[in-house]
Amino acid sequence: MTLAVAAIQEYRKKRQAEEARKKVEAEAERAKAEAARAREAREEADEERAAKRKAEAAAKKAREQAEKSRQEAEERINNESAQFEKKRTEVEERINKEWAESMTRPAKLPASAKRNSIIIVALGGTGKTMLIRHLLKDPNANPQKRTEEYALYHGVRSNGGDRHEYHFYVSDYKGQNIGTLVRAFVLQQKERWSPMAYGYVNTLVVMVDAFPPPDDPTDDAPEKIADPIEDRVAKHIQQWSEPALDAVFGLLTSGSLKQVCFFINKCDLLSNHTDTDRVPGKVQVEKLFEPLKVELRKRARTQDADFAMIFGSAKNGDGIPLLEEALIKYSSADGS
Ligand SMILES: Nc1nc2c(ncn2[C@@H]2O[C@H](COP(=O)(O)OP(=O)(O)OP(=O)(O)O)[C@@H](O)[C@H]2O)c(=O)[nH]1
Ligand SMILES: [Mg+2]
Repeated sequence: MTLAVAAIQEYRKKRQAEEARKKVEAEAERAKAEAARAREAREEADEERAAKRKAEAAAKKAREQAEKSRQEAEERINNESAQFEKKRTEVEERINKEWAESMTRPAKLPASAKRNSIIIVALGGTGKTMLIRHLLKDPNANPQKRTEEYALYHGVRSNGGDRHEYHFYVSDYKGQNIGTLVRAFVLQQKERWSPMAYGYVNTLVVMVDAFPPPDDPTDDAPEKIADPIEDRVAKHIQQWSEPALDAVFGLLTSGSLKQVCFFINKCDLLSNHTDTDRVPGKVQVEKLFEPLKVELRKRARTQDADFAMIFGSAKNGDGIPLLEEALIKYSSADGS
């Protein structure tokens, strides 16, 4: 009995021990699983932190990149606007320079071209317009510019085999008094690239005649008349008084002025004889104009310009080739 009890007890003990062991084992298993979960959680947390750090680094890099790009863009814009400003200043300076030049220099011409800027002055009806048309080889030559004060004609000529083009600019001033001439000349100084720019006039043509214009301008062949000669010449002499010539020559400058031409027009109306009663001859007319001729020659010399007297006819072309030759000879290459 005692043995059996002891055996039972022994068995119970074993079972209890077995259960305790299993419990411990289960406990250990749970603890192991718990530790594995904790490790997993830690690893996940580590991974998350690493990802976060990576994301932060990427964001930082992106921020730095963006800042760099912004700085580069800012620098580029600054450079571009500095270049633009430089270009704008250059263009502005060029325009200003061109304006300043255009107000003081004559017409722009190609390098191979030569220019002769010609002022023609004369009493009304002397034949200025007719002379210009003959000179420019165009009977219908129209002024390039016409104002109330003056008309500006332009013609281009060649000279045989010469490689130059000759640009003749002729100013035909209106009016019967010197004030209009001066006013018109001043107006021309306010124009851009004016061929009559102060300091660039090459030729002065003072034109006179011994006959007043016909009453009827369509009268193409007025009779040769002797009577008005004294009156007409006196009018010219009166017109070109010393103060008037002072004013005209005051518009011209030594250096640019190459020639003064005294053109006695309407020689076709003069007699070929010197002693005729009805029609004055060349010698008679020349004698009457002698004081003016002497005065003009003196003034030309003072300005280092050549002087020429031409007896001619704007109507039939007499004397015009002479004038033309001189205009070609004294054309200047400074207009370009
Ligand atoms: N016979 C003759 N008549 C001329 C000559 N030149 C001009 N005439 C005439 O003179 C008149 C005046 O000529 P214009 O050329 O108009 O004179 P202008 O000097 O321009 O005159 P304004 O424009 O009024 O200042 C016209 O009837 C011409 O036909 C010439 O050489 N001989
Ligand atoms: Mg005229």
